[in-house]
Amino acid sequence: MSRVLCNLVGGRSLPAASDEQLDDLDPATGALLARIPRSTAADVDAAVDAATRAAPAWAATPTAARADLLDAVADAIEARAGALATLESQDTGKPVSLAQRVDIPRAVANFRFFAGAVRHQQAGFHDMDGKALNYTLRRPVGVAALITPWNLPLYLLSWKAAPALAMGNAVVAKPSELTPLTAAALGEILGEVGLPPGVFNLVHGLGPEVGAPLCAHPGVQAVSFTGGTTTGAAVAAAAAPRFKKLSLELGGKNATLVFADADLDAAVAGAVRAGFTNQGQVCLCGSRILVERPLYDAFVERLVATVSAMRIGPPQDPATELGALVSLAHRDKVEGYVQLSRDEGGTIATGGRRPTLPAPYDQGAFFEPTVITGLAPTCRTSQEEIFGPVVTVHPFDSEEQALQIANGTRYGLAASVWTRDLSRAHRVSAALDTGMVWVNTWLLRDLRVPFGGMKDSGVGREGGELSLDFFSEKRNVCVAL
Ligand code: TXE
Repeated sequence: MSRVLCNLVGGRSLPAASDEQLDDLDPATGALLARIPRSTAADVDAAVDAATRAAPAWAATPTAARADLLDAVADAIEARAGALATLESQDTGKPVSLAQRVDIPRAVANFRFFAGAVRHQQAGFHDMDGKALNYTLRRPVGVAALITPWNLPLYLLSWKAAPALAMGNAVVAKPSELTPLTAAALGEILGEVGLPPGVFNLVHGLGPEVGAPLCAHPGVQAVSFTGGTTTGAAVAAAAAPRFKKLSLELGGKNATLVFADADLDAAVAGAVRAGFTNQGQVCLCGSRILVERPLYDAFVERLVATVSAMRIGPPQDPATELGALVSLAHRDKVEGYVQLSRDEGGTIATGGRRPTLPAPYDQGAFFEPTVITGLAPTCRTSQEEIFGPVVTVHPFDSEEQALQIANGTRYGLAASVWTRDLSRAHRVSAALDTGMVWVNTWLLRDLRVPFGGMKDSGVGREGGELSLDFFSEKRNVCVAL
């Protein structure tokens, strides 16, 4: 039986002011999972009011107490990890094994990490040769809007909520309408561990009806958004007139660069993980694989063999490697790109179709993992973010050409480089126009390091001190001696 979710406003569970609801569907079967409030600006106003009222007392709470509370959240998520992984898998279509291995442990890690980070934060200090002393205070921003997408729902919400709360801000979160379940569970957990009412508020609903008024709201001082690039531009425009602090983590068309001296087994395994993790629905996914010509044929043969053997099926089956995409509409979009690639002269080396699955999965948003060769790096399929289980493979003849192809997109989020040549690894990493580069690995995350992209992949960086900075105003105090 499906459940009915509420907004969380000032510690109270409330329906939308409009009393309208939206359906939350299981993308693997089409079954109704939940009904969520179809909120509007009135609900946003109520949530921002509640956050504004709660913010001063939370900001005045000792840092150690805030950190202890974040640790308690981590413990509570860990204690119900199995149930949360099931919810995340149902809501997104991702394999439950992936949610158990990645999404939920990472949510736990986010809360633990920022509890530690805020305990150990250091103040800036500058001595002016005996004339004056400068020191820097960090103060909470006030009310932060956290807008998150559907691909990694709890993972990304916790990545924003943990530093925002750690720094003493009150929060209004707006999860994706496609995947609201774990955000609702997080709201419950935060109440259970004793977060004061109003410090964390949750408003469910559609982007234009909730996200847009939230970004524009005069009571919101910071907006942290992860989602598509087009939406990011609307968020930036809404936040700009009031000069809000803004963090945008947007799309990518990331390159995996494989040089001829790479360890072939490791490079193929890495390229498959980068291409198809979470059905290719990770902003960091390596959807363009560039291979140095002498290795190209052997690489493609191995890649196609590995990808065509991937198991696609029911998300709750522990053997499943690829589950459903997030929605039928998104599956259709991905399928449209595969058709476009045919029109653009590409060859579907494997995949390219909807798989045949038994009921009820025949109603689900499944799509085979797909490898496309023979496309120009400049065509639309090779340039636009598909955000699904689809990779294109391109040969290159020199380091210079590899860089030219890798950098030749509007995006600049991440890249991975596969080579045994240490000098080349450093040289290429320095020349890539991306916020992140992995060498001989992919998505190995240290939560202290800068995370984010350049060009159309976003503005600002998250992670460690950078997140603490984003969720605070720095004030320099200069004391004359
Ligand atoms: O995401 P949206 P969509 C990419 C991917 C995907 C495309 C569109 O290519 O195909 O974006 O996905 C809220 N003001 N990524 O449309 O719209 C929305 O409700 C404020 C990459 O599903 O960006 C949701 O909570 N908020 C990405 C959040 O924005 C608005 C992850 C993200 O949704 C809004 C997801 C508005 N006007 C998709 N309109 C990544 N970087 O990982 C919508 N929203």
